[in-house]
Amino acid sequence: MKNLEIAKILRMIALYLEMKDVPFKPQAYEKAAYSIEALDEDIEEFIRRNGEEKLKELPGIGESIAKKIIEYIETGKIKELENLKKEVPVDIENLTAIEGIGPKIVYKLYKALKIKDIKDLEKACLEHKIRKLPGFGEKSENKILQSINLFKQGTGRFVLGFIIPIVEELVLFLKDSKYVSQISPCGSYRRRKETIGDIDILATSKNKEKVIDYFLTFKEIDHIYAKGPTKAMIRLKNGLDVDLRVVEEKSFGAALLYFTGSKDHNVAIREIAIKKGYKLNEYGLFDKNNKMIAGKTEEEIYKKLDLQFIPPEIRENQGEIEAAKKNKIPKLIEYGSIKGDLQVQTNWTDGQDSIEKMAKEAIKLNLKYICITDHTQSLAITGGLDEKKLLSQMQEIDKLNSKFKGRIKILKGAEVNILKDGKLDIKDEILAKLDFVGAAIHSHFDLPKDIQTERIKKALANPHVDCLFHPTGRIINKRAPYEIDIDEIIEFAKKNNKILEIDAYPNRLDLKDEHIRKCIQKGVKMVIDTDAHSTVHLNFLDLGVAQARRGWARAEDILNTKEELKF
Ligand code: DGT
Ligand code: CA
Ligand code: CA
Ligand code: ZN
Repeated sequence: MKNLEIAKILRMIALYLEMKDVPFKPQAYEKAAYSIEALDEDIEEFIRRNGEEKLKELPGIGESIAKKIIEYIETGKIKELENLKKEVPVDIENLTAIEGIGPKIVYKLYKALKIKDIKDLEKACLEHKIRKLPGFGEKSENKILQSINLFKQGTGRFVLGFIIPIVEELVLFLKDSKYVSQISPCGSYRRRKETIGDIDILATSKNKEKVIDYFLTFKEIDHIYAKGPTKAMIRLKNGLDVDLRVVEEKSFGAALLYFTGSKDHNVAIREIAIKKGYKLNEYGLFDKNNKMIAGKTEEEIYKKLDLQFIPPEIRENQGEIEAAKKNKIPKLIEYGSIKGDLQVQTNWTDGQDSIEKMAKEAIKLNLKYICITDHTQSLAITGGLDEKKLLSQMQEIDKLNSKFKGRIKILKGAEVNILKDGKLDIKDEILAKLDFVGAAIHSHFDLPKDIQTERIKKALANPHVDCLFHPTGRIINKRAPYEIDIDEIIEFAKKNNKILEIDAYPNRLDLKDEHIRKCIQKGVKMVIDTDAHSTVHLNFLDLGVAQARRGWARAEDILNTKEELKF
């Protein structure tokens, strides 16, 4: 389906024309892009069915743009765009995504400083070249740099864990319609990517238009971008965009596969189909004679392609297809399989709830143990505990353990603050009394990489420290990770038998998926914790499981899948 691709190309032309100060035409291309995006069917199919002439009847598409679209479909290129790109060879799409940078500024920057992409732009800012240009100053240079940093952190994308409730509500709402037979979210949401560009939902129905009409009555809709007989695009009040597509039951699996992506995974799978003499698209898998041989389920499609089923979380074309060919996809850790949470804060420091309340909630969630890990003294802002308070907390935990005997085990722990020099802020003799000690960095984020790495290694070297909490310190969309040599830390953890945490808090998800894979390769064990600061946060465990699955983790890689733990 080339619709999105064509829309993107048309937008690119619009940007170039704006750059050249061509009047009116940019808006025309923008409108046309929109119209193609909202089109209900595959544009090639549309042309085949109706003829090229009918293209002009689509909203916003006139003679000249219609010609361009046909040129693109036939040759894979648009000459005018190729010429524009040759003349001004810049990454216009990404550069204009930086706040404060429009196409005309892109042109200026290219003419003055040969800036072609965001990397060039960042370099020029850092070398203070921008502020010297006419019309710019120190202030605008700093602003551009700030915008670049935000862009790099992926702003504009939503943190998965924060939008799950609204998406679940929407899916339940759709399930309530008597016209909906099957339904599933797909896209990055189904792959459980840490951030989400937009939500894609797929449904099947015998009465597709009724489903669309029903969807558009959802109370959280802010506005409707496009509506057709099988498809609608809307924005929710929280700013999140949702695409709904309704397909035939016989195509559900094929559409689910296609719209789950990732795009790279799709491309690779489609190549496998082609090599076998098949054709794979969102309608099904077809043989030479165009006979549909699979499509109802994803399972049957993978099977027909001689591939093991690939869980959505690892469909990123990062080796999963090669593994599936050899039947070597590992059995990933299952949702709901974490038996205890090892990072829980309480109202002894900056948590909302008491130890007892946290324990009761954990019992409700069927956990076998939780470890209380309040902050320690040098993290003053949280009212961190000193040795004396830690000792009295241990007494309190003993009391609660007799009360909850047989229902849950409360472990004694701490989130010990790592000082600038890598020392800990609690004496060893007290740490020795704890069941489980996590160490973490909460300050001096900007140390040079080698020093930061040494600092962490030094803290981990303490024999009482079991685990490094939120190892990279990043906060999604807010704070970049501090500079560390993650490979060195993984290596060190392996040698010294230390655990690395997968912090499941929605905007932490730290370790990242790629780090988790590295840990598994090196044989470093991990734990999944919620970093709860209130009872509701204990529900985030499965978000950590999702992250672990994206990192190809099996149950045996994650220690707290065990019923009982000994450190
Ligand atoms: P997002 O929304 O940026 O978090 O990421 P996705 O993966 O949800 O991407 P989205 O919403 O643009 O598209 C949903 C899925 O549709 C995507 O994962 C794969 C499929 N798809 C979209 N565009 C293309 C395409 O041009 N080619 C192929 N093969 N698949 C595509
Ligand atoms: Ca999406
Ligand atoms: Ca989408
Ligand atoms: Zn805290």
